[in-house]
Amino acid sequence: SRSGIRGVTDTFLTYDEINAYLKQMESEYPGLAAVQSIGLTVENRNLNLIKIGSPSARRNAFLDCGIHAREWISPATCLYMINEFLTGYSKGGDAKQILDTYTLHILPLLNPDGYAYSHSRDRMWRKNRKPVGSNCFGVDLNRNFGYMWNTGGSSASPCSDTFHGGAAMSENEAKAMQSYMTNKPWDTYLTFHSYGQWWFTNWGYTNTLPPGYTELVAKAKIGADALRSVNGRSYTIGSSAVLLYVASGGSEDWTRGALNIKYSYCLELPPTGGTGFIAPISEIKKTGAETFKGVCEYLKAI
Ligand code: ING
Ligand code: ZN
Repeated sequence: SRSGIRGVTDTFLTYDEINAYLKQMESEYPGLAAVQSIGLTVENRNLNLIKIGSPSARRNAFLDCGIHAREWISPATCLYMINEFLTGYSKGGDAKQILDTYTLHILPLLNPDGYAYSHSRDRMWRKNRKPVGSNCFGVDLNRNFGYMWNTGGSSASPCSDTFHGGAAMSENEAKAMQSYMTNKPWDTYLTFHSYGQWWFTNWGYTNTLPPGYTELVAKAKIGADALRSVNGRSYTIGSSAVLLYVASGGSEDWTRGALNIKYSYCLELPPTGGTGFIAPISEIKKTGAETFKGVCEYLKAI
């Protein structure tokens, strides 16, 4: 941890520490990394995205973490992967192979207001922090996206943890993703949650399976098999509606349904139960290493 910055693999960083880390990586790897804000939250925090890839990269992947505040292992895993790709590039191997092929557009903290609140006030906070009336706060960003919005598995009550917001794409965070992602040629979209060890395909809004489901499962299996080879942990693959529950307005339904990104997935990181959202610090390196391997093999396979 140079410059007195706490290491990304050592602890769950604060919002300010995450920004400092991204800036540091940009300055240390000017040919491989660039940071930009793609929008502002209602509490005026930046939605900082880091693009990593070599100039020769021709494919594009979008990865986001931390859409839900309390799922701390998610942003930690995005940061672990950013670190692994950038520090590993000069050594060759997976990092170089991927960054020579893909530009990875990584939004390591999609819900910084909620994340800050989960650090300062309420460890189990899920939503963003928009004032929504009835003395309540927060829209569930993973119910706010504009494909089949408000068609089931979300709530119209502002105080609910799955409140879908006043309209599709009403939230700054969703709008920022929309303006950044629209009209770019994405090869894949991956969104990282916790917990459960699932590798979800579409759809969330319906039990009907998406076109190409068999192939989507085959690609996910390549990723999940590689992931399992690191620590022996298994993921279950299938549609989120079938395996978990119906929920509409999710980001990966929007990337598939509205942006037509065929390879759109949601990963639910460890654990499967036990500590649930409160993953111990020791999980950062363990989850990070296996997820990095799984994502690399998945990206090579699509
Ligand atoms: N799980 C997801 C949620 O938003 C999910 C599950 C995935 C729903 C994809 C819809 C679409 O409820 C967590 N842990 O948040
Ligand atoms: Zn979540």
